Amino acid sequence: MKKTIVTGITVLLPFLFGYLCFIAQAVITTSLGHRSREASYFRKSEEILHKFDSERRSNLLSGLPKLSTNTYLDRRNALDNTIESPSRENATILMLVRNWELDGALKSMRSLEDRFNGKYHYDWTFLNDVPFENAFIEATTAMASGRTAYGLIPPSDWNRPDTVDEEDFENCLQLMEEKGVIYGGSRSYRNMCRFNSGYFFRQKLLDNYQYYFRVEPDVEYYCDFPYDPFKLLREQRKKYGFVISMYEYEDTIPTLWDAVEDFMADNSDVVDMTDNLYQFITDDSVIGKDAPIIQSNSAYNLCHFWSNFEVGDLSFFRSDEYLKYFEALDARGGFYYERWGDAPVHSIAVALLLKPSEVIHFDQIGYYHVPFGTCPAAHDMRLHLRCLCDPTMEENIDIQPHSCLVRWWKCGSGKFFMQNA
Ligand SMILES: Nc1nc2c(ncn2[C@@H]2O[C@H](COP(=O)(O)OP(=O)(O)OP(=O)(O)O)[C@@H](O)[C@H]2O)c(=O)[nH]1
Ligand SMILES: [Mg+2]
Repeated sequence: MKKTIVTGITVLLPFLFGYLCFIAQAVITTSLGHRSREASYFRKSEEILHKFDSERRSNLLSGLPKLSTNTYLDRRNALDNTIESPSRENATILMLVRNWELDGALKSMRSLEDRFNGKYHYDWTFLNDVPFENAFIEATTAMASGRTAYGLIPPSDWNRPDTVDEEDFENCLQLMEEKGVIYGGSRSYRNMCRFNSGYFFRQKLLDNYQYYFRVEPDVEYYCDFPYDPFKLLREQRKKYGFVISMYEYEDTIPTLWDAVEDFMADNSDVVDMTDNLYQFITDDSVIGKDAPIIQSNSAYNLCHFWSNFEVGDLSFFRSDEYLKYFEALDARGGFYYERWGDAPVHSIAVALLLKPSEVIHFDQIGYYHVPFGTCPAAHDMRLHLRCLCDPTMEENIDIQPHSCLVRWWKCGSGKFFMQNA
């Protein structure tokens, strides 16, 4: 019995030894392979790091491929991320928001803080038509890197004015709802659009600021900001900045353009047709291979700047010209009988009352608000700004037929190339 066991062991031992050698060799080979792969990944990431390090250190304007941008930097060190405490402009980030939108508000805040404000600590101003709850105040204050302030909008700035006929209004609501117009049956949405068109800039909390940056709940900023947009506005004497432009649903504004034409006729002294953006909002020519996908029934081509992202100079909205424009539109009751949005209302004012050189397309800012986004087109730029977006993604509206960006390039302030800057 013992002998059988010994013989068995003697026979098995070489197999066992061979098996162990095989395992050991496999382990060593895998580990060596792993190490060398790791080393090559490391080398690659070092190379990339160095390549874009030099770019991060401000060399954007020399020796690189020709990048197109409208927001090129004048000062080379403006891209230097090592600046510890950059100076601030007289500006606030502004969010009109409801208590129940807290989660979405925090998501937007987190994104903007990470991508921009964490370095600058601009104040956040929150506005609401009802008092903010403590939980909202607590969580948003904790999320902000700057000071926070919370404002209650006076009912007179928010509610439907008495001049709007109750019965006509109810009929219009019903008709629009039946027609399936987006937010066509909503009363509060109309208050919100009228408030954003004519009253946000009159709120007490904004009195001491010159610039605002509008933020909505549930938006995302895809890339690090390459500059302080407020500073860019001041240094380049801009009054309004946007990231996305597209066509409006005509069903929401059937008579808006009539009101605008009347305003223009009555105020030819304030609308300078020789140096404004009238062409941008009326041109309907085919550009490239795309005709406007929406045929308008008026001279307005329905192009507007998407106002959920705006960086602007409050003095423009506070100006007599803008106030006159708003009063003229408001007197028509179209915010209620139709469903005029603040985006076309702002955009038409910007186009008529500002010079092309006072409006800026922030083409290096990556942004998403459901269902569209914009993502910097240049590969180098996306790496440099640590973007989390792909310009070929379906949501990227930039050069899709329903975007007005190409029309902006043609009729707005054009497109620049960095090396020519
Ligand atoms: N306080 C308050 N804020 C509102 C009200 N309605 C909308 N808002 C805010 O106004 C902004 C625009 O409203 P949204 O509902 O986002 O409108 P929208 O962007 O056209 O449409 P969505 O596709 O739903 O985002 C957001 O910041 C909202 O939080 C309201 O009744 N009260
Ligand atoms: Mg929104």
